[in-house]
Amino acid sequence: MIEIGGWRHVFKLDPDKHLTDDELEAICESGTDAVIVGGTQGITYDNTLELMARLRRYAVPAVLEVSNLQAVVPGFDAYFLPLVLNAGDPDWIFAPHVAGLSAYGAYIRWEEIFAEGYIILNEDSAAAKVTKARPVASREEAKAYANVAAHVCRLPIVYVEYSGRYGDPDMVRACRAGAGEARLFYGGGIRSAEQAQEMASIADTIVVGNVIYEDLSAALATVEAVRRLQG
Ligand code: 1GP
Repeated sequence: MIEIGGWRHVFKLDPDKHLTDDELEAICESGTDAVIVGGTQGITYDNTLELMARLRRYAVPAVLEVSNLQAVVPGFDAYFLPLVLNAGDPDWIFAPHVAGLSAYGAYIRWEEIFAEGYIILNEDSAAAKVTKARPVASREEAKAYANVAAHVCRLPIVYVEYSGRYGDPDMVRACRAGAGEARLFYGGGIRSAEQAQEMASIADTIVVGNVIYEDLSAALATVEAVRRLQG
């Protein structure tokens, strides 16, 4: 069974974007704690399967973050199921989960499933638009959302999502204060070692995504930066 409790750094790979074999090897052998496969748009069964098969050459744990029921591919080490806590469209809270479990419930090994309480804080992100995310106006409100995730729903992961934009550390601190025993993931706009260290000093786990496709060496430097913080 996969153990997420020690993860400090993960890369998030988008199956709709291309990496050469050398680039993928650099990511997988970087010392990151895991690779999450996920994205909001252009995710298909075929591109998810292809990326999973390429990832299986490496020892790094590979997780599928399920965002599209047509792209649930077996063979990952674990499956993350996002619940968008501030979704303005309530269909994004439980409706896809019920549909997915109706279709795939018989195949599920529950020990491989981790629910993530997403708090989407970048209102311009694709995920915010798709889910019609409600704005989170204050630190108090951010903390309350984290409380809902950790104490009301008892989710193992609270995920502060700024996808595409570097976040406000005070909002992340507020979520940390509300997240109790849940693991706090932070993702969004990390493009440098300094940003990786800043968010890794607040959150338990940082997620590095887009920069992989724009500046691979900057992406790889975030792994070492988080390790230095621990050291
Ligand atoms: C996206 O939180 C991740 O879901 C990472 O965000 O792509 O902006 O790094 P970036």
